[in-house]
Amino acid sequence: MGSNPMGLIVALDSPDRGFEGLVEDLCGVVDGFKLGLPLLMGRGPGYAAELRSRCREGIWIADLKLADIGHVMKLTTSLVVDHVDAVIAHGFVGVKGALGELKEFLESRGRKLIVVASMSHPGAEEVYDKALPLILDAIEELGPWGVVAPATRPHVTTSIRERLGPRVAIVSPGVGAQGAEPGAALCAGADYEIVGRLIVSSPDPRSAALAVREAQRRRLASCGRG
Ligand code: FNU
Repeated sequence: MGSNPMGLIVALDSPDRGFEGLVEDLCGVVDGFKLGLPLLMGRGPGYAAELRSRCREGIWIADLKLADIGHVMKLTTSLVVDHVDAVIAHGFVGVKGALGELKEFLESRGRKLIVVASMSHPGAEEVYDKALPLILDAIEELGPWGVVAPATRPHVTTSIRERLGPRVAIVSPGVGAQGAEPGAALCAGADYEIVGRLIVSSPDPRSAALAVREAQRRRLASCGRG
């Protein structure tokens, strides 16, 4: 990866808002959309297809945060697998009987697996970061397309990039509402930053997305990755 150091993916989470217009406005401006559980549960998995029909470009991710046995993760995933390119699962469930089965299922359908290596909220330091070496062992064995690493703790993202090497895609949430500045995670080694409320809650999401892109560009130029 690393071929797209300016990656920007927009997180759509709110269940009580129609995102059709926003997706049309942002189509071609951003690199993809991530659909959260509140949205998919509130509107139904078919809403992913409805939104995607508004923008055929970019990567579409279902953020299911799966953490179950492989059999059940596959059942859950089967509800959206036709409508998205990638699915997010937690890393702590391990490979055998869990992530290994999920990856095989996704790949058989031409889809990608993204595994959470660590999270962006403060509590991730209590458990996730402490378990990180073990989770990275599992991720190395598994070889998923991508991993989630926190924009809020760039040193963690850098250590994940160093450990996993250049081939895995790193997607990094926590920009804006959770405090990280646009571009910081890209400088730390991420390929895509995930931005939700900073763009989605703006009165003018398209201008907000363009402003994030410009801020990413400036930050990348200052860290020498631009
Ligand atoms: P915003 N997200 C996150 N932290 O925030 N998938 C993680 O560690 C993680 C995530 C998602 O704060 C979160 O579910 F693994 O409004 C939400 O959809 O910018 C988005 O990233 C952040 O939204």
